[in-house]
Amino acid sequence: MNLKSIVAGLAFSVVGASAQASVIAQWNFNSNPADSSTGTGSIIPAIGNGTAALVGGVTGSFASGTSNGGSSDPVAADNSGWQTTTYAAQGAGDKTRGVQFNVSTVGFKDITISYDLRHSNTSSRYELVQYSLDGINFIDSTLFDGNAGDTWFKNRSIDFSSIAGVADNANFALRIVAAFAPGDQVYLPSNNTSNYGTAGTWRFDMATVSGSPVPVPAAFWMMSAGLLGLVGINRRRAMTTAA
Ligand SMILES: [Ca+2]
Ligand SMILES: [Ca+2]
Repeated sequence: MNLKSIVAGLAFSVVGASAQASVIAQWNFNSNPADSSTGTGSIIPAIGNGTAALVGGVTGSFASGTSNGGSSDPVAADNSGWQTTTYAAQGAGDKTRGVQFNVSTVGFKDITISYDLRHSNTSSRYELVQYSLDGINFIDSTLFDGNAGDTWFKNRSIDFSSIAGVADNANFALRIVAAFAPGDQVYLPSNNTSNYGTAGTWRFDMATVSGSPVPVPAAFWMMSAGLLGLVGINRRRAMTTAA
């Protein structure tokens, strides 16, 4: 790492430390650059870093983020959502199929997450959000009820600020998985006049992990000041040499 990249990192830290809450990573699933087809998209974050993956045999593609009233994505043209299907057979695989997001929360506290999800008529009505502190073992967090088909449920959100270990964790991860109806051993359909089916779809958009930058220790500021001073000296030397 050269001095320039260190200073660039410090400048970012200074900006981050002055903000209240920041988006750590966000997926809008749109093509980058836009290509005017909602059938194409991307699972690379639009903001920040992280990975998005399919879990348990689910298959993925891209579809419109604006149909059925649309997601909260402000992009009007080429707004895609991450379309997922191939869910478990009725009565099987509770909490095993869905999607996973891995996002390091290093340098951040008071972590919150949010996402939009369009349920198709025959998809699982219940969606369970799980989190992981080690990237391997997942813990149940919040069960959401998507009790309407062909409908976007926007801004599903969870506040993880009171859960120890979520902040400042390089291995933080989330799963959103199809779950049996509470107290039962079957999936219910999102549309109560339909039948649950493995070809039902969940379409995600605007998956977001946010947090507040952790205050930087005084020792770090002193070190930063020292490094910035060093840059000044190097710049002056460079100018002297050039002259
Ligand atoms: Ca989108
Ligand atoms: Ca596209």
